[in-house]
Amino acid sequence: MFQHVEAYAGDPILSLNEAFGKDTRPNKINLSIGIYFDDNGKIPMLPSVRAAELKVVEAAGARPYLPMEGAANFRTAVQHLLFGADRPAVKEGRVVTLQTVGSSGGLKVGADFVKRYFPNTTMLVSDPTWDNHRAVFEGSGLTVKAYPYYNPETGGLRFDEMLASLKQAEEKSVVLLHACCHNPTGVDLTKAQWEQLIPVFKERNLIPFLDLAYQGYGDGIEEDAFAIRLLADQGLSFFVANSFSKSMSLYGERCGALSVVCPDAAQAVNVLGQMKAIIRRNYSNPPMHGGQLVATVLTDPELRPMWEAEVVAMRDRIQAMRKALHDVLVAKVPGRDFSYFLTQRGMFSYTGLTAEQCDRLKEEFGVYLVRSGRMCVAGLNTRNVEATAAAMAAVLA
Ligand code: PLP
Ligand code: TYF
Repeated sequence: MFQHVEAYAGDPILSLNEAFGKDTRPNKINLSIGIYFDDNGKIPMLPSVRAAELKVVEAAGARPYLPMEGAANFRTAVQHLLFGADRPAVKEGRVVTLQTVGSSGGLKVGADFVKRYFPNTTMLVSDPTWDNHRAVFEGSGLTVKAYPYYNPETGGLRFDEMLASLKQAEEKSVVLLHACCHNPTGVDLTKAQWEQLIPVFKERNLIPFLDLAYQGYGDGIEEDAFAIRLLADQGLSFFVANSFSKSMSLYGERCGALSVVCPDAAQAVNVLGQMKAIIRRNYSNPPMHGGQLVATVLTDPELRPMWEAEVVAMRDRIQAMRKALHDVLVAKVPGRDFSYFLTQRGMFSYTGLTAEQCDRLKEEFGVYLVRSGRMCVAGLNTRNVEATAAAMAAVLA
Protein backbone atom coordinates (compact mmCIF):
# COMPACT_ATOMS: atom_id res chain seq x y z
CA MET A 1 0.00 0.00 0.00
CA PHE A 2 2.70 2.50 0.93
CA GLN A 3 5.52 1.28 -1.34
CA HIS A 4 5.42 4.60 -3.16
CA VAL A 5 6.09 6.58 0.03
CA GLU A 6 9.68 7.71 -0.21
CA ALA A 7 12.06 8.00 2.76
CA TYR A 8 12.18 11.40 4.50
CA ALA A 9 15.66 12.91 4.39
CA GLY A 10 14.97 14.72 7.68
CA ASP A 11 15.32 18.40 8.52
CA PRO A 12 19.02 19.30 8.40
CA ILE A 13 18.93 21.37 11.61
CA LEU A 14 16.76 19.01 13.66
CA SER A 15 18.78 15.98 12.46
CA LEU A 16 22.03 17.67 13.47
CA ASN A 17 20.57 18.45 16.88
CA GLU A 18 19.60 14.79 17.26
CA ALA A 19 23.10 13.70 16.23
CA PHE A 20 24.46 16.01 18.94
CA GLY A 21 22.21 14.32 21.49
CA LYS A 22 23.62 10.91 20.56
CA ASP A 23 27.26 12.05 20.59
CA THR A 24 28.89 10.50 23.70
CA ARG A 25 31.88 12.87 23.88
CA PRO A 26 31.70 14.79 27.17
CA ASN A 27 33.10 18.03 25.73
CA LYS A 28 30.71 18.26 22.76
CA ILE A 29 29.37 21.76 22.01
CA ASN A 30 25.96 22.41 20.43
CA LEU A 31 25.94 25.52 18.23
CA SER A 32 23.41 24.06 15.79
CA ILE A 33 19.75 24.60 16.68
CA GLY A 34 18.32 28.08 17.30
CA ILE A 35 17.72 27.74 21.01
CA TYR A 36 18.95 30.06 23.77
CA PHE A 37 20.97 28.16 26.36
CA ASP A 38 22.10 29.78 29.61
CA ASP A 39 25.69 29.87 30.85
CA ASN A 40 25.21 26.34 32.27
CA GLY A 41 24.19 25.09 28.83
CA LYS A 42 20.56 24.67 29.91
CA ILE A 43 17.35 25.97 28.35
CA PRO A 44 16.19 28.46 30.99
CA MET A 45 12.81 28.53 32.68
CA LEU A 46 12.41 32.30 32.99
CA PRO A 47 11.37 33.30 36.54
CA SER A 48 8.65 35.59 35.13
CA VAL A 49 7.20 32.72 33.11
CA ARG A 50 7.44 30.37 36.10
CA ALA A 51 5.55 32.89 38.26
CA ALA A 52 2.93 33.28 35.52
CA GLU A 53 2.57 29.52 35.33
CA LEU A 54 1.87 29.28 39.07
CA LYS A 55 -0.83 31.94 38.70
CA VAL A 56 -2.35 30.20 35.67
CA VAL A 57 -2.36 26.81 37.40
CA GLU A 58 -3.85 28.32 40.56
CA ALA A 59 -6.68 29.94 38.58
CA ALA A 60 -7.22 27.03 36.20
CA GLY A 61 -10.66 25.58 35.90
CA ALA A 62 -12.35 23.77 33.07
CA ARG A 63 -10.51 23.26 29.77
CA PRO A 64 -12.95 24.24 27.04
CA TYR A 65 -11.85 24.55 23.43
CA LEU A 66 -10.44 27.97 22.72
CA PRO A 67 -12.08 29.89 19.88
CA MET A 68 -10.46 29.24 16.47
CA GLU A 69 -8.62 32.56 16.71
CA GLY A 70 -7.27 31.84 20.21
CA ALA A 71 -7.72 33.45 23.62
CA ALA A 72 -8.88 37.08 23.64
CA ASN A 73 -6.47 38.17 26.40
CA PHE A 74 -3.52 36.68 24.50
CA ARG A 75 -4.56 38.30 21.21
CA THR A 76 -4.94 41.77 22.69
CA ALA A 77 -1.71 41.58 24.70
CA VAL A 78 0.28 40.40 21.68
CA GLN A 79 -1.20 43.05 19.42
CA HIS A 80 -0.21 45.75 21.89
CA LEU A 81 3.27 44.26 22.28
CA LEU A 82 3.86 44.30 18.53
CA PHE A 83 2.11 47.45 17.38
CA GLY A 84 1.83 49.56 20.54
CA ALA A 85 -1.57 50.02 22.20
CA ASP A 86 -1.94 53.64 21.09
CA ARG A 87 -1.04 53.28 17.42
CA PRO A 88 -3.65 54.46 14.88
CA ALA A 89 -3.94 51.09 13.10
CA VAL A 90 -4.77 49.40 16.44
CA LYS A 91 -7.21 52.08 17.55
CA GLU A 92 -8.98 52.06 14.19
CA GLY A 93 -9.59 48.29 14.46
CA ARG A 94 -7.55 47.56 11.35
CA VAL A 95 -5.26 44.97 12.96
CA VAL A 96 -6.28 41.33 13.25
CA THR A 97 -4.26 39.11 15.62
CA LEU A 98 -4.76 35.35 15.97
CA GLN A 99 -3.07 32.98 18.40
CA THR A 100 -1.25 30.27 16.43
CA VAL A 101 0.68 27.06 17.06
CA GLY A 102 4.06 28.75 17.31
CA SER A 103 5.00 31.31 14.69
CA SER A 104 5.46 28.32 12.38
CA GLY A 105 1.68 27.90 12.68
CA GLY A 106 1.28 31.62 11.94
CA LEU A 107 3.42 31.30 8.82
CA LYS A 108 1.39 28.29 7.69
CA VAL A 109 -2.01 29.92 8.27
CA GLY A 110 -0.72 33.06 6.52
CA ALA A 111 0.59 30.97 3.61
CA ASP A 112 -2.77 29.22 3.17
CA PHE A 113 -4.50 32.61 3.22
CA VAL A 114 -2.12 34.03 0.59
CA LYS A 115 -2.64 30.98 -1.63
CA ARG A 116 -6.42 31.31 -1.35
CA TYR A 117 -6.72 35.05 -1.96
CA PHE A 118 -3.62 35.72 -4.12
CA PRO A 119 -3.37 32.32 -5.83
CA ASN A 120 -0.89 33.27 -8.54
CA THR A 121 1.36 35.47 -6.46
CA THR A 122 5.03 34.82 -5.78
CA MET A 123 6.58 34.66 -2.32
CA LEU A 124 9.89 36.47 -2.25
CA VAL A 125 12.33 35.40 0.46
CA SER A 126 15.83 36.60 1.30
CA ASP A 127 18.85 34.76 -0.09
CA PRO A 128 19.46 32.94 2.19
CA THR A 129 16.57 32.49 4.60
CA TRP A 130 15.38 30.01 7.22
CA ASP A 131 14.97 26.77 5.21
CA ASN A 132 11.51 26.16 6.57
CA HIS A 133 10.17 29.38 5.01
CA ARG A 134 10.47 27.88 1.56
CA ALA A 135 9.10 24.53 2.78
CA VAL A 136 6.03 26.10 4.42
CA PHE A 137 5.18 28.36 1.49
CA GLU A 138 5.75 25.69 -1.14
CA GLY A 139 3.75 23.32 1.03
CA SER A 140 0.81 25.71 0.64
CA GLY A 141 1.24 25.61 -3.14
CA LEU A 142 2.96 28.98 -3.53
CA THR A 143 5.86 29.76 -5.84
CA VAL A 144 8.92 30.92 -3.88
CA LYS A 145 11.75 33.04 -5.31
CA ALA A 146 14.68 34.75 -3.61
CA TYR A 147 15.80 38.38 -3.51
CA PRO A 148 19.49 39.29 -2.93
CA TYR A 149 20.31 39.76 0.74
CA TYR A 150 23.56 38.52 2.25
CA ASN A 151 26.97 39.40 0.87
CA PRO A 152 29.47 36.64 1.71
CA GLU A 153 32.36 38.88 0.72
CA THR A 154 31.61 41.55 3.31
CA GLY A 155 29.57 39.59 5.85
CA GLY A 156 26.96 42.35 5.38
CA LEU A 157 23.95 43.20 3.27
CA ARG A 158 23.56 43.56 -0.51
CA PHE A 159 21.07 46.33 0.07
CA ASP A 160 21.29 48.05 -3.32
CA GLU A 161 20.70 44.77 -5.12
CA MET A 162 17.87 43.89 -2.77
CA LEU A 163 16.20 47.21 -3.46
CA ALA A 164 16.71 46.91 -7.23
CA SER A 165 15.27 43.40 -7.19
CA LEU A 166 12.17 44.46 -5.25
CA LYS A 167 11.66 47.36 -7.67
CA GLN A 168 11.33 44.72 -10.41
CA ALA A 169 8.97 42.47 -8.43
CA GLU A 170 5.55 41.73 -9.83
CA GLU A 171 2.62 43.62 -8.30
CA LYS A 172 1.22 42.04 -5.15
CA SER A 173 4.20 39.77 -4.63
CA VAL A 174 4.46 38.81 -0.97
CA VAL A 175 7.87 39.79 0.45
CA LEU A 176 9.03 37.84 3.47
CA LEU A 177 11.31 39.91 5.72
CA HIS A 178 12.95 39.05 9.04
CA ALA A 179 11.90 41.87 11.37
CA CYS A 180 15.15 41.48 13.36
CA CYS A 181 17.94 38.96 14.03
CA HIS A 182 17.98 37.40 10.57
CA ASN A 183 18.13 33.61 10.54
CA PRO A 184 20.62 32.31 9.37
CA THR A 185 22.97 35.29 8.81
CA GLY A 186 22.51 37.65 11.76
CA VAL A 187 22.55 40.54 9.23
CA ASP A 188 19.70 43.03 9.66
CA LEU A 189 18.44 46.09 7.83
CA THR A 190 19.14 49.44 9.47
CA LYS A 191 16.24 51.75 10.28
CA ALA A 192 17.20 53.93 7.31
CA GLN A 193 17.14 50.89 5.03
CA TRP A 194 13.67 49.89 6.26
CA GLU A 195 12.56 53.42 5.46
CA GLN A 196 13.98 53.13 1.94
CA LEU A 197 11.88 50.02 1.35
CA ILE A 198 8.58 51.82 2.05
CA PRO A 199 8.23 53.66 -1.29
CA VAL A 200 9.12 50.45 -3.15
CA PHE A 201 6.41 48.53 -1.30
CA LYS A 202 3.94 51.29 -2.12
CA GLU A 203 4.90 51.82 -5.77
CA ARG A 204 5.02 48.11 -6.59
CA ASN A 205 1.95 47.32 -4.49
CA LEU A 206 3.91 44.63 -2.62
CA ILE A 207 2.64 42.82 0.47
CA PRO A 208 5.26 42.55 3.24
CA PHE A 209 5.17 39.45 5.46
CA LEU A 210 7.28 40.04 8.54
CA ASP A 211 8.70 37.18 10.62
CA LEU A 212 9.57 38.21 14.19
CA ALA A 213 10.97 35.11 15.90
CA TYR A 214 13.64 36.81 18.05
CA GLN A 215 11.98 39.86 19.58
CA GLY A 216 14.26 41.34 22.23
CA TYR A 217 17.43 39.60 21.00
CA GLY A 218 18.37 42.44 18.64
CA ASP A 219 18.23 45.85 20.27
CA GLY A 220 15.28 45.46 22.67
CA ILE A 221 11.65 44.40 22.83
CA GLU A 222 10.31 47.77 21.62
CA GLU A 223 13.22 48.45 19.30
CA ASP A 224 12.84 45.09 17.54
CA ALA A 225 9.23 45.98 16.71
CA PHE A 226 10.49 49.03 14.78
CA ALA A 227 9.76 47.65 11.30
CA ILE A 228 6.25 46.52 12.28
CA ARG A 229 5.39 49.97 13.63
CA LEU A 230 6.97 51.75 10.67
CA LEU A 231 4.96 49.74 8.14
CA ALA A 232 1.75 50.21 10.13
CA ASP A 233 2.30 53.98 10.47
CA GLN A 234 2.96 54.18 6.73
CA GLY A 235 -0.47 52.77 6.00
CA LEU A 236 0.73 49.53 4.41
CA SER A 237 -1.25 46.30 4.47
CA PHE A 238 0.91 43.42 5.68
CA PHE A 239 1.28 40.23 7.70
CA VAL A 240 3.34 39.53 10.83
CA ALA A 241 4.10 36.10 12.29
CA ASN A 242 5.68 36.36 15.74
CA SER A 243 7.00 33.86 18.24
CA PHE A 244 7.47 33.50 22.00
CA SER A 245 9.63 30.37 21.67
CA LYS A 246 12.86 32.31 22.17
CA SER A 247 11.73 35.49 23.92
CA MET A 248 9.96 33.58 26.72
CA SER A 249 11.90 30.30 26.38
CA LEU A 250 8.63 28.50 25.67
CA TYR A 251 9.72 26.37 22.70
CA GLY A 252 7.60 23.28 23.35
CA GLU A 253 4.49 25.22 24.34
CA ARG A 254 4.15 26.45 20.72
CA CYS A 255 3.20 30.06 21.40
CA GLY A 256 2.95 32.41 18.46
CA ALA A 257 0.60 34.69 16.59
CA LEU A 258 -0.32 35.88 13.15
CA SER A 259 -1.35 39.52 12.69
CA VAL A 260 -2.68 41.23 9.58
CA VAL A 261 -2.82 44.99 9.16
CA CYS A 262 -5.74 45.84 6.86
CA PRO A 263 -6.74 49.04 5.03
CA ASP A 264 -9.94 49.43 7.09
CA ALA A 265 -11.92 47.81 9.89
CA ALA A 266 -14.48 46.24 7.55
CA GLN A 267 -11.76 44.36 5.65
CA ALA A 268 -10.23 43.35 8.98
CA VAL A 269 -13.50 41.65 9.98
CA ASN A 270 -13.50 39.57 6.80
CA VAL A 271 -9.80 38.75 7.02
CA LEU A 272 -10.30 37.54 10.59
CA GLY A 273 -13.27 35.42 9.49
CA GLN A 274 -11.36 33.72 6.68
CA MET A 275 -8.32 33.15 8.90
CA LYS A 276 -10.64 31.40 11.34
CA ALA A 277 -11.94 29.22 8.51
CA ILE A 278 -8.34 28.28 7.57
CA ILE A 279 -7.57 27.41 11.20
CA ARG A 280 -10.76 25.35 11.47
CA ARG A 281 -9.71 23.32 8.45
CA ASN A 282 -6.17 22.82 9.75
CA TYR A 283 -6.25 22.20 13.52
CA SER A 284 -9.51 23.81 14.71
CA ASN A 285 -8.10 25.90 17.55
CA PRO A 286 -4.79 26.46 19.36
CA PRO A 287 -3.81 24.94 22.74
CA MET A 288 -4.57 26.90 25.92
CA HIS A 289 -1.76 26.66 28.40
CA GLY A 290 1.24 28.36 26.78
CA GLY A 291 -0.81 31.27 25.49
CA GLN A 292 -2.07 31.95 28.99
CA LEU A 293 1.51 32.07 30.29
CA VAL A 294 2.35 34.64 27.60
CA ALA A 295 -0.78 36.72 28.25
CA THR A 296 -0.09 36.71 32.00
CA VAL A 297 3.54 37.78 31.61
CA LEU A 298 2.60 40.54 29.18
CA THR A 299 -0.24 41.99 31.27
CA ASP A 300 0.82 41.45 34.89
CA PRO A 301 2.32 44.71 36.24
CA GLU A 302 5.00 42.84 38.22
CA LEU A 303 5.81 40.08 35.75
CA ARG A 304 6.11 42.28 32.68
CA PRO A 305 9.14 44.29 33.88
CA MET A 306 10.65 41.08 35.27
CA TRP A 307 10.42 39.49 31.81
CA GLU A 308 11.85 42.57 30.12
CA ALA A 309 14.89 42.41 32.40
CA GLU A 310 15.30 38.69 31.69
CA VAL A 311 15.33 39.37 27.95
CA VAL A 312 18.02 42.04 28.47
CA ALA A 313 20.11 39.49 30.38
CA MET A 314 19.79 36.89 27.58
CA ARG A 315 20.72 39.45 24.95
CA ASP A 316 23.69 40.73 26.99
CA ARG A 317 24.97 37.20 27.56
CA ILE A 318 24.96 36.51 23.82
CA GLN A 319 26.77 39.82 23.21
CA ALA A 320 29.40 38.89 25.79
CA MET A 321 29.92 35.52 24.10
CA ARG A 322 30.21 37.17 20.68
CA LYS A 323 32.95 39.40 22.07
CA ALA A 324 34.74 36.56 23.87
CA LEU A 325 34.78 34.38 20.74
CA HIS A 326 35.86 37.31 18.59
CA ASP A 327 38.74 38.25 20.88
CA VAL A 328 40.16 34.73 21.11
CA LEU A 329 39.87 34.19 17.35
CA VAL A 330 41.56 37.51 16.55
CA ALA A 331 44.48 36.43 18.74
CA LYS A 332 44.64 32.88 17.33
CA VAL A 333 44.06 33.56 13.62
CA PRO A 334 45.87 36.76 12.65
CA GLY A 335 44.95 38.39 9.36
CA ARG A 336 41.36 37.14 9.22
CA ASP A 337 38.43 39.43 9.86
CA PHE A 338 36.11 38.26 12.62
CA SER A 339 34.35 41.59 13.15
CA TYR A 340 31.11 40.04 11.84
CA PHE A 341 30.72 38.36 15.23
CA LEU A 342 30.36 41.83 16.74
CA THR A 343 28.17 43.41 14.08
CA GLN A 344 25.73 40.55 13.40
CA ARG A 345 22.64 40.50 15.64
CA GLY A 346 20.67 37.93 17.57
CA MET A 347 21.26 34.22 18.01
CA PHE A 348 23.12 33.52 14.78
CA SER A 349 26.28 34.37 12.94
CA TYR A 350 27.28 33.25 9.50
CA THR A 351 30.90 32.21 10.02
CA GLY A 352 31.89 31.74 6.40
CA LEU A 353 33.16 28.25 7.34
CA THR A 354 32.70 25.76 4.51
CA ALA A 355 30.58 22.61 4.83
CA GLU A 356 33.82 20.58 4.99
CA GLN A 357 35.18 22.78 7.79
CA CYS A 358 31.89 22.33 9.68
CA ASP A 359 32.20 18.56 9.21
CA ARG A 360 35.71 18.68 10.66
CA LEU A 361 34.51 20.76 13.60
CA LYS A 362 31.90 18.14 14.36
CA GLU A 363 33.99 15.04 13.75
CA GLU A 364 37.33 16.09 15.21
CA PHE A 365 36.23 18.53 17.92
CA GLY A 366 32.59 17.74 18.74
CA VAL A 367 31.58 21.32 17.81
CA TYR A 368 28.23 21.28 16.00
CA LEU A 369 27.40 24.03 13.47
CA VAL A 370 24.91 23.84 10.61
CA ARG A 371 26.80 22.98 7.38
CA SER A 372 25.91 26.38 5.89
CA GLY A 373 28.37 27.80 8.43
CA ARG A 374 25.61 29.16 10.65
CA MET A 375 26.59 29.28 14.30
CA CYS A 376 24.06 29.59 17.10
CA VAL A 377 26.11 31.91 19.32
CA ALA A 378 23.51 31.41 22.07
CA GLY A 379 25.02 27.93 22.56
CA LEU A 380 28.35 29.44 23.68
CA ASN A 381 29.14 29.81 27.38
CA THR A 382 32.05 30.75 29.59
CA ARG A 383 33.22 27.12 29.67
CA ASN A 384 33.05 26.26 25.97
CA VAL A 385 33.92 29.50 24.20
CA GLU A 386 37.71 29.00 24.36
CA ALA A 387 37.43 25.43 23.08
CA THR A 388 35.15 26.61 20.26
CA ALA A 389 37.62 29.28 19.24
CA ALA A 390 40.51 26.80 19.36
CA ALA A 391 38.58 24.31 17.19
CA MET A 392 37.67 27.03 14.69
CA ALA A 393 41.27 28.22 14.56
CA ALA A 394 42.40 24.64 13.88
CA VAL A 395 40.06 24.13 10.92
CA LEU A 396 40.92 27.57 9.54
CA ALA A 397 44.69 26.96 9.73
N1 PLP B 1 10.87 32.00 11.89
C1 PLP B 1 12.19 31.99 12.08
C2 PLP B 1 13.03 32.94 11.29
C3 PLP B 1 12.77 31.11 12.99
O1 PLP B 1 14.09 31.11 13.14
C4 PLP B 1 11.94 30.24 13.72
C5 PLP B 1 12.50 29.30 14.67
O2 PLP B 1 13.63 29.02 14.76
C6 PLP B 1 10.57 30.28 13.50
C7 PLP B 1 10.07 31.18 12.57
C8 PLP B 1 9.59 29.35 14.17
O3 PLP B 1 9.51 29.47 15.53
P1 PLP B 1 8.29 28.85 16.38
O4 PLP B 1 7.48 28.02 15.46
O5 PLP B 1 8.95 28.06 17.45
O6 PLP B 1 7.53 30.01 16.91
O1 TYF C 1 17.49 26.47 14.36
C1 TYF C 1 16.58 26.77 13.58
O2 TYF C 1 16.74 27.54 12.67
C2 TYF C 1 15.18 26.23 13.73
C3 TYF C 1 14.81 25.73 15.07
O3 TYF C 1 9.58 23.77 15.61
C4 TYF C 1 13.41 25.21 15.17
O4 TYF C 1 14.90 25.37 12.67
C5 TYF C 1 13.18 23.93 15.65
C6 TYF C 1 11.91 23.45 15.78
C7 TYF C 1 10.82 24.23 15.46
C8 TYF C 1 11.03 25.51 14.99
C9 TYF C 1 12.30 25.98 14.84
